[in-house]
Amino acid sequence: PARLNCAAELVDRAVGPAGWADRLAMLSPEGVRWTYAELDAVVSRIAHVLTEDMGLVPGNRVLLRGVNSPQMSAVWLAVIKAGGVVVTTMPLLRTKELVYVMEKARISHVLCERALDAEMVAAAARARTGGAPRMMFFRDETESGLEHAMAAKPDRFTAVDTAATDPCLIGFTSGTTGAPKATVHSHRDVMAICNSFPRHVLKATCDDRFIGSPSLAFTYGLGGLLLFPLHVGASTVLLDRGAPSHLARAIGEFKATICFSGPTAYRMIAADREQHDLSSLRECVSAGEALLPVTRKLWKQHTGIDLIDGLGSTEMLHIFISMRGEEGLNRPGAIGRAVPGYRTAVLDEAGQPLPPGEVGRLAVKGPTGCRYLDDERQKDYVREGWNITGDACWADEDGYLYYHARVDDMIVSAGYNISPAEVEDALLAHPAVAECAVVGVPDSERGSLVQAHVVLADGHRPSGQLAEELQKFVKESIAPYKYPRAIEFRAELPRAETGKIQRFRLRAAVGT
Ligand code: 3SK
Repeated sequence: PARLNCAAELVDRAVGPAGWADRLAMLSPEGVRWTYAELDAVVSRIAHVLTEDMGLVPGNRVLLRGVNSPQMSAVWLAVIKAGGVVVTTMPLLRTKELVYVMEKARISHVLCERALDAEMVAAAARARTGGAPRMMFFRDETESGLEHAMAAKPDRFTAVDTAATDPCLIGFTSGTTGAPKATVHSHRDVMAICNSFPRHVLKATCDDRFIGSPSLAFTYGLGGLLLFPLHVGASTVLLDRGAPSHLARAIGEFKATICFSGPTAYRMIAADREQHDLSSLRECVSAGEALLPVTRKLWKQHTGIDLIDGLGSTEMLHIFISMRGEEGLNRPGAIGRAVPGYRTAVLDEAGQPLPPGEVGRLAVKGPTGCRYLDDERQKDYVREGWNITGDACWADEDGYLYYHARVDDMIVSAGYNISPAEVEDALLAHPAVAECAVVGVPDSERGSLVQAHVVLADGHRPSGQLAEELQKFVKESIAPYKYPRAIEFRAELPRAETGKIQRFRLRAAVGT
């Protein structure tokens, strides 16, 4: 429809025509258990506070800062129901990064969890946004907190009548390359992602219970842990901590059926000596980082479940390529095909389609797409309707795509085109390797040298002998020219808050 408010579409429809008022909507380890009717009342009360006490008018941009929780989710929905534009931020952002977001998105209001107030207050004092933002804290039991202000408000709020194409969400990219970009999404985009991946691939129903680790500030987590469950009348468990052991325990405790997480968490849960009850799970989605075949196999052995791999981006809002495990049995290394509603192509540098088997830029078209906020990089991202992603891929004759590398991470060594993911997959099959990342570093002879950064599994110690053993191990499983000529042992890998490995920091660390 031309007029659409996605928060009303998700919550008002649930308590109205869909008839889900008494179904459980949200749960948390702190003991929150809200039905859809209770969620609707909380959202409405917050919308009243926003419009009556904080002076929010449609189109205002509201910064949200908090860990995953039912309260944070209700604030997200309330801002949009009141016609505002939500700007979510990762909880670990520091003052400087918050100032950047505030200035770039021209924030007029802030809703921040009380426990995370220090950096937020400092940022609000420093940011030049054309006037001090109106600020309130939630999960705050004091008289100045949101909970107190909400208590006296009515539990009905008529959603602001917005156009389907009005912006409702500004998501920042994780900045693994360059300054974070602000991506603008509309009410229609939000509904479009609810009607693609979860409907056609996940086949989620109102009997599902969602759980997972990504932050709601990362659009992967937002879709998987808030939008998709609400859209089908399911329940969602919101965990304030996404550590793999915490997630694994909560899956058993809450009897979750659908899990959204990333390859590292699935590997760590599978390797955990503590046995967790994962028997309630029916589907597990992996995104945010390349899912290597070795991880897929490990999870299948551990749980009997074929991971659903997803490739998405903040620019496209959610997953646009995916594949279930069993679909890829005869296509080792494939990441899947376009999710219904999307089309993909592999293009050369001139924007021309490449034949099957040739590595090029992955391009995508669909109901969502990239709209950067005031950013000249827009012209590089969208060409002739194609969103040109930063991923290098190749396709087979049947249109299945194979991930090669992030374009910035591709390694050309002595004339060979080497995929870091393939070398990582080979290394991870060695029992001493817990995590690894492979990068190309400048080399006078070969142009680039394949360098592996390895985090060892418990009980293994770094040594020259182990490095040689790993090199030999890789040479025996993939073409020898791909083996890592340099191996660095590390205590951990640098990661963005989304869980993505920051390979640019590994490249920059050469020689340090
Ligand atoms: O980075 C990703 O892989 C991703 C996946 C799903 C949704 C959003 C993003 C950024």
